[in-house]
Amino acid sequence: MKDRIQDANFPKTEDGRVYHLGIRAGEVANRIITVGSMSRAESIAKMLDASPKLFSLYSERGFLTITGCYKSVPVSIVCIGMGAPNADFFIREVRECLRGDMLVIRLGSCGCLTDLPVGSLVLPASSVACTRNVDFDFASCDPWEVPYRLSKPVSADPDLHRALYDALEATRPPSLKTLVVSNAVNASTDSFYSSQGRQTSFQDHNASLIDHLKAAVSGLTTLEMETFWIFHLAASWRGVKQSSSAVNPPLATVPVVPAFSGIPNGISEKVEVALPSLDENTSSRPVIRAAAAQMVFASRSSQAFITPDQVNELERWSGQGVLEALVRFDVAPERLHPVSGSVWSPIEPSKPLRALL
Ligand code: R1P
Repeated sequence: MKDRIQDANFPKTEDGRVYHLGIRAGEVANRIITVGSMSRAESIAKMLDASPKLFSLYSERGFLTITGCYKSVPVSIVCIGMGAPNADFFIREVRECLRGDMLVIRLGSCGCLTDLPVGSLVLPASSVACTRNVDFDFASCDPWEVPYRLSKPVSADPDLHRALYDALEATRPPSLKTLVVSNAVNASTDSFYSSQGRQTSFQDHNASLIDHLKAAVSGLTTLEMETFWIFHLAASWRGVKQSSSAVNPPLATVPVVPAFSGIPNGISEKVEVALPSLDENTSSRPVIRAAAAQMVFASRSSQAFITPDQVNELERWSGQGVLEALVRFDVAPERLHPVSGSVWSPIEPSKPLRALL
């Protein structure tokens, strides 16, 4: 850590940079494509307009934010690495840097549980979380606990989900026969191995996990590690105006049952939490909309794995399709982050006027 941090609650540098992504207001756009790998982020960045010059920031904690324009509309590409904690850093820290609506489409790889061929594209309409139950005694066998837990589903934003499907079909190269499935359910897991049913040298008690998941979740098609948490945070954000969070929020006593806490239904702990006040007019509140496109890299039934050439072809098309969906999605100008002072502003404040003529 090189910079002086100002606030232990939401740590930021003196010049307003969030602690893990390293960005500040004006460096991330309202329309965002998020990916897991640097190379995917960099190849999508090549599709952005030549002007304005791309803003690019690798954070000390391994996040990459690239901001520019696609067809003259500001967009960001944010590479978050893997897993729920990084998805959480991403949504919360970007939200902190942004005014107005936040549109997020995750473009990631996944394993497939059905007989869809590798190279297919799945747009999950909803997602569940499947997590390792750390209260289960994995070293022996615990008669009182289950080794894995399954959450309720959370949905993609229906409008962004539909826009994504339409944009992908509209940009599909004529020769590409890729299947696009848009009514699927995804499961996001907290391990690539144990909670995805893989057999390793660890005693994970997961030999029948996949069968159990398929029986428990109708339409379950894909497994990956981030979508649920992105959908969940997007759906649970309450649209607080950024300025209002500073104004003494009222305290309320609400029952809190942490997910997967082991607290039986009906029993809850009472804790004091701050609930920020909300506008009467809900339509004026900013929103987070989230959707996802998942490239089937592996088939868990046939054990097939996608080839590098297929990856390139699929990433090129789906990357373009996601960008098209983001920029075609209508957002009212008053629901966008201000252009002035942003990295997508056509006028760089530090440039002398004559340099612009
Ligand atoms: C595991 O190999 C990683 O690949 C998938 C999983 O969700 C996990 O992050 O997504 P990405 O290709 O987007 O990283």
